[in-house]
Amino acid sequence: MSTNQQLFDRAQRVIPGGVNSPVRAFRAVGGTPRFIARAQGPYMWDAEGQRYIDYIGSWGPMILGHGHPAVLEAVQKAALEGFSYGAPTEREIELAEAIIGLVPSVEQVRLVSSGTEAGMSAIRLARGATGRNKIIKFEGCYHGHADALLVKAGSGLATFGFPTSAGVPLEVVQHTLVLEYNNIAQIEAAFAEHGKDLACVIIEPIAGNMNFVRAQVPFVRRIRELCTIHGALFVFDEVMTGFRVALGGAQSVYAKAIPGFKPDISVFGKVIGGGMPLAAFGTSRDIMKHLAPLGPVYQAGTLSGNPVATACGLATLREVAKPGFYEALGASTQLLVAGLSAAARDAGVPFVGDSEGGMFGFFFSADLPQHYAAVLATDKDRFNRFFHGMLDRGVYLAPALYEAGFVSAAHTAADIAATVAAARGALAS
Ligand code: KE4
Repeated sequence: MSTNQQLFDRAQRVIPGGVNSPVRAFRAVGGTPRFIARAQGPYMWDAEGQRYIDYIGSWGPMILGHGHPAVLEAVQKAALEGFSYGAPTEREIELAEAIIGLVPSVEQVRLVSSGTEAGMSAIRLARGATGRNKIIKFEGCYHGHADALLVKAGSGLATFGFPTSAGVPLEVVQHTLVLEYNNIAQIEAAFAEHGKDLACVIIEPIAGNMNFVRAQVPFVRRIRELCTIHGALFVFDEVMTGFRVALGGAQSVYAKAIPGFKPDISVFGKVIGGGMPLAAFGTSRDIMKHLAPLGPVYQAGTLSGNPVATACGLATLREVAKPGFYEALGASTQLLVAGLSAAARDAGVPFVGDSEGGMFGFFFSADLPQHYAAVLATDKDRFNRFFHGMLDRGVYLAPALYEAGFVSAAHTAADIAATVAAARGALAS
């Protein structure tokens, strides 16, 4: 029995499913999860010493690659000064100032420990600031596992959501309306029917939890218009896209297509923690004044703004803010997608890919899906075979059709070429 399997068997005795987050169990693709022993640059090594070119990057945070020297030094120095104080620190101010300096729509931020916590808090803030309860999310978008967001669509606009998870009471999701991504007619009808009761619309601007699906510009523009008309808040969940697709996040990409575009509330995570538990939500000072200790919307956290995590995040942001970082990262990512497309074309396999900055996705399909149902209609079996073909050839892709991939600044042209060569082998087998 392989060491990975032995570890998996042992893990399953003491941890549900053997993992601390479900996607890691490989249930969507089958097979035995790889237990990672160490990582460096663009590589990870499993418990059997097998090296993988890593396109998970901890699901986004490791944009610099693993073990970047400047980040490592910052974390080691911070750790020697103390792990956690439960009191304010200058470094939290520095990180908040760095985020605000890079994202014009944000005047203040609150630091928390996970994207789930940030998304949950953003929803509570939107409800508290507007005095309204109803929210809109979109099928295929994931905003963390807060109860109000574990919802699937009801039948039509009249019925609100139903829980996607056991343990979530119907009452909790009865204020959540789930619409089809990129469907302008539905968002217009929803606002026509519920506009005065809507606290917010929350969206993944590029849906990395449907692999890689872009919100179309007219769709984003219309949501912005309707939120402004009806007094609802537009929440951009940039946990995955923030500082990943561009220095200013996805909102800076949309601001190029929609002059003056700004969401009302932004949610961040992943890259801003650099691999440590750190996330954030931010908005105008006027909305933030509703948050405790200033206002009646309660939100708190023992490790919020943790001194070691903020050191890691700050060191990471300093590196990504350097001139040319995203141009180089975007070029590497485009080279990867172009190489995979060419390999699929030469193998006669329907394939389509897309990328923005250091985030990419691909489907075994002729067309790029525009919403969740279209993603599910792509060739999942071929995706799973390809996943294992690549894993066997030392390339670690996302172990699920509905997940995005991530390139780091540590991935070289040689790593990309090796990945494409592995794809040619995987597609031929
Ligand atoms: P966390 O609570 O996992 O830090 O963040 C939740 C979250 C919120 N918003 C978006 C857009 C996200 O992508 C996530 C988390 N992403 C998943 C990957 N699809 C994390 C991986 C996992 O669940 O193990």
